[in-house]
Amino acid sequence: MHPMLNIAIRAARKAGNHIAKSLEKTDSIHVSSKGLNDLVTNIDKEAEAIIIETIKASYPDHCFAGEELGLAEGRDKECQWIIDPLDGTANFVRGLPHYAVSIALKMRGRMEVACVYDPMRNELFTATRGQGAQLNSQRIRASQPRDLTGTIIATGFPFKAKQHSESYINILGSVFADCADVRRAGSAALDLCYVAAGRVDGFFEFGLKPWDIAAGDLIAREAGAIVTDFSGNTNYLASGNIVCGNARVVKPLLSKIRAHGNEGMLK
Ligand code: 2AM
Ligand code: CA
Repeated sequence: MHPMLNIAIRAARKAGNHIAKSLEKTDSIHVSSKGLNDLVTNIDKEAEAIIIETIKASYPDHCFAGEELGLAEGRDKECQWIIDPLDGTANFVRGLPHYAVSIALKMRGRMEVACVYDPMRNELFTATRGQGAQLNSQRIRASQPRDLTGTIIATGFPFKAKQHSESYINILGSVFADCADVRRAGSAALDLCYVAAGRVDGFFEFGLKPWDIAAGDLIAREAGAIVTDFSGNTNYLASGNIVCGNARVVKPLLSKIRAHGNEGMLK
């Protein structure tokens, strides 16, 4: 195994165990608001500190970009860890057992290793560039539908950008008309991993942050899915607008997004 993936897994499991343990004493969980419809808890912050401490013990010179603690520059500018300590915080604070720790390493501008750990199901999704994707060490592959017929498509609602609700609902209506059904589970990292595992056939969402999708992106691509932004290009980490699935799913999703999306969301 890639030594850096090994460290990522160690950090993700430690953070995941901390999150799971916190459920045993719920009065130790303190929720605060970062902005409109955007929650954070002390557990998110503690989990991120655990991840950074674990990685730093092996790679003290690397750089870090985390959802809660922000940027930390190191001497080695070629290696940056992109961390979401708890993707799905809104689920976590309500006791909905669907969230994950997400860790990716970007090396010289490319995702090199990634892991997403779901502590509720003890599911570990991993990938190393060029070496495929795994769920609990078993190889996973994205599904290969011929078009949207019969597919289940995951998505997320624009909870932070409600001015785009109407366009979003029009896109969703058009997708729903052609696929079998839709899921909105609340963790973009797990949505991408579920595409990788063939549990859903496609995923689209807009306005995400790099830490929500950095690890899931590599895992989905290594499982044979394609990942694009709303223009069909690869600028999704910067724009936060993402479409994922096999080519025959991504193509109709993109054309529906372009047909019904407004200009403000089509970046
Ligand atoms: P987070 O839990 O790390 O913030 C799904 O729509 C994505 O949006 C998740 O990856 C989640 O990441 C983020 N998100 C933030 N606030 C949310 C909310 N109120 N409801 C759903 N998702 C939210
Ligand atoms: Ca997140």
